[in-house]
Amino acid sequence: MGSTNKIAVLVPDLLHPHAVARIGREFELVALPAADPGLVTPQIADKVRGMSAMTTISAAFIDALPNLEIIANFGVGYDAVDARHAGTVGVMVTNTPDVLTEEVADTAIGLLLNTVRELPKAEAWLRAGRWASEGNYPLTRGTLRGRRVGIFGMGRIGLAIARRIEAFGLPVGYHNRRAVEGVAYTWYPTLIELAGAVDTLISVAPGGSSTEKAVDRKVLEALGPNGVFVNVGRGSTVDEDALAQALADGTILAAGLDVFRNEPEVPEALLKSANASLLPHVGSASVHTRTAMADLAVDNLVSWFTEGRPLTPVPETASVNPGARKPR
Ligand code: NAP
Ligand code: 8YV
Repeated sequence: MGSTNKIAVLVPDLLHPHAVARIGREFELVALPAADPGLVTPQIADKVRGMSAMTTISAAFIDALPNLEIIANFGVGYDAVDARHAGTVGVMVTNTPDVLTEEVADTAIGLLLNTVRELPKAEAWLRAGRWASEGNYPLTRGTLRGRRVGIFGMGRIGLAIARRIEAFGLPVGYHNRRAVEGVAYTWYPTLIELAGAVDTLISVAPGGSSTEKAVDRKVLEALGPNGVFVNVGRGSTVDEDALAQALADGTILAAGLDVFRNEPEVPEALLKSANASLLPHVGSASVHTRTAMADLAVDNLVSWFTEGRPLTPVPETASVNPGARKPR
């Protein structure tokens, strides 16, 4: 890729090795240990035109790079990138939609089954020798049978989860800010109305101010004592103290969580919770899908610098064009 290998692309902090290797082959790779404006030397500020990252990218970091044109986020969720600010100063932001949709939907179903049927605990029972010494694992209070499922965030992944839930023979409702055209599932205009209508809430909503602590005590109470809450969206959408309390006092039956507010830290109360199934943010974490995400992140950089347009821009920067950069 002769036309791009003199373009400097910054990788702050860790990034998928396949993305780093491709950036190294197709661009001039500039690495920094963190996305910290204090680490940006005058030479880096002068030459960097592109970036790919899976860490927090603040307005201050964007402003420290006056020739930056594009941030290729590794992940479909881009709540860690100040995309609104990027759009304001003419910096394109891209994400990695679609290539991870089915993987994350599979994970959501696995987590739902683990939560309701206690499969990890049953395996731990076997591995600890308790099947032989104490007998069968106790019957689970939870079952998928007879459940009504609500999806918070009926977007690409929400729809893929809904299709899987339909195959289980369970009814599906959802809450988004707007009803999705052409979708037959029942739309609820508020999250609390959805929670009141179902007993199983699967959240795949993005992070950010509009969803901050949306799943709170009232939503969990509306879900009820047979309620199951599964989160594969973002931890910031949940009041984690209220969730831990609801699990402890029987307000809901169980929870399955792949995402947390302050990753990789997990609140002690959730770690101690016997009726929570916890995963370390592995929704998209297969070799296949992470490689596809890495390729899409780098393909966005290549397309921007060779064709003048990104493949998968985020809405906040959809109208940003090459040459639009306004240094602050
Ligand atoms: P998407 O297609 O953009 O879907 C997001 C949905 O959420 C949209 O339908 C949107 O509808 C709805 N929404 C957004 N803000 C809302 C609000 N304030 N209230 C109610 N609904 C709201 O995105 P996607 O590709 O499905 O990904 C969704 C999220 O999954 C990502 O943003 C990321 O946080 C998470 N994720 C997690 C993992 C993991 O490893 N666990 C992996 C991939 C993605 P409206 O705009 O109509 O409200
Ligand atoms: C990634 C995700 O693992 O795409 C997302 O929004 O949450 C996951 O697929 C994460 O973004 C990269 O750390």
